[in-house]
Amino acid sequence: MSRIALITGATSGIGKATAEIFAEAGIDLILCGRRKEKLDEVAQELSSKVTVTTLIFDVRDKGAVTAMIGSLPDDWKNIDILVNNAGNAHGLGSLDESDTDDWDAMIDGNVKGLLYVSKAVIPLLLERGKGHIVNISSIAGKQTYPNGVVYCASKAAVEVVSEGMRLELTQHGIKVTNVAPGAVETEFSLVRFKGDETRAEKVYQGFDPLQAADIADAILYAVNAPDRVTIADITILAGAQSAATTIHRK
Ligand code: NDP
Ligand code: 8X3
Repeated sequence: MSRIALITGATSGIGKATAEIFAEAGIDLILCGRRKEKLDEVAQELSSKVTVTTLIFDVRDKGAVTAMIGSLPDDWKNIDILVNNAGNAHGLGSLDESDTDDWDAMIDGNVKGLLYVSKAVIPLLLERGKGHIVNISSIAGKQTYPNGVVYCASKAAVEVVSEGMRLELTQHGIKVTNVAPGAVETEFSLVRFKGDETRAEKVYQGFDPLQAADIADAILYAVNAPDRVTIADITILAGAQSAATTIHRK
């Protein structure tokens, strides 16, 4: 019987790549995001391989998260895998100079949004006595860097939530994997720099950055591990990266 995965942030980057590799593996998909057109494109592309449905919501909107996940037909509620991927950095600046609206977007999206989605899905996993939650953290959740403090704090919170989920859920047959990527070339920097393409491109210049598919590979590995194995934590850096902000550029 095929498994069902709910992936947040499936319109681009790591979430989209995860949807693609899951589809190759025959995993049916509930794809979530805010940009309907992009989500429909991904769903259309993958529906020749597996059964796909989409949910449009902003993870920051508690009511919408609960209502949309609650609206899934019963068959779709048999979720096996939740990938909490939706999130972004907004801005890069010191605490005294950065914009508090950006702080809200990061704390509300990366932390509270992940929690809202988890609260809607965990009861469904508990009911079935099995499941797997994959939380996308970041190297920024393990190593703080200047000008990214609130983003780092939001990802440090994800690390704690992953640990806490594992403590609460392992006894119920639910595995929890925390994935902490380094520099991945996605829309991430474009969002961080508010559409400034030149600035975003510079982030990935002079070295070979991680691709979203590299992270998706690791996620598939974790969810395919046998029952006796829990992949608790995966940190993946680019080949030329030795720490969050130490990248050896040519
Ligand atoms: P992208 O910008 O390419 O993708 C972000 C995804 O999250 C999009 O699908 C976006 O969809 C969704 N999203 C963002 N905010 C919300 C929201 N409030 N509600 C619903 N969906 C939202 O970046 P990445 O693929 O790189 O990012 C995915 C995850 O990986 C993030 O959690 C990020 O922090 C993390 N990460 C990224 C790294 C990198 O270097 N790229 C490194 C380490 C971690 P839409 O806009 O359609 O809603
Ligand atoms: C994204 C990677 O190092 O830019 O989480 O914060 S980093």
